[in-house]
Amino acid sequence: MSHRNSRTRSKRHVTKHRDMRSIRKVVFGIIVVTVLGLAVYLLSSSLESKTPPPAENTIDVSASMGGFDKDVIRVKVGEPITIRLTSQDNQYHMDGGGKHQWAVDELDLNVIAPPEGSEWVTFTPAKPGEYTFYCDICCGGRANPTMQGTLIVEA
Ligand SMILES: [Cu+2]
Repeated sequence: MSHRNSRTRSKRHVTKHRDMRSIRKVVFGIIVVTVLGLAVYLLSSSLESKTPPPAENTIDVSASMGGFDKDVIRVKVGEPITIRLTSQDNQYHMDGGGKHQWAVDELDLNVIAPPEGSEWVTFTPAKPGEYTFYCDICCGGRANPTMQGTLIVEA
């Protein structure tokens, strides 16, 4: 009788121990997932902050819900130029989530700045002309006169 009792007890003990092991596995799994998630997050955010473009021949364009800070941008044929677009709006903006765009269809240029961040494109204009740049993300899109301007490529 007493022998049976002790067996039951030890069996129960083993079961408890197993429970602890499976809890540990779950906790370990949660930690692994958390650490991996954090690593992926840090990696992707470090990829986002690329090295800044060369200071030389960079034109800064700022965009907010009020429009671009420049109506006219002048560049020269054959000279490499970087357009750096910065969004002044934060991610909580209902309209476009704080993103803005700087696009010129004819030159196949399309830059989208993240909320309160910058994105840029470097290109070399091949021929003189006047082109419309625009943002099609916010404020009624490219139909909005404040969300467009003229890129002038001078000879
Ligand atoms: Cu915009």
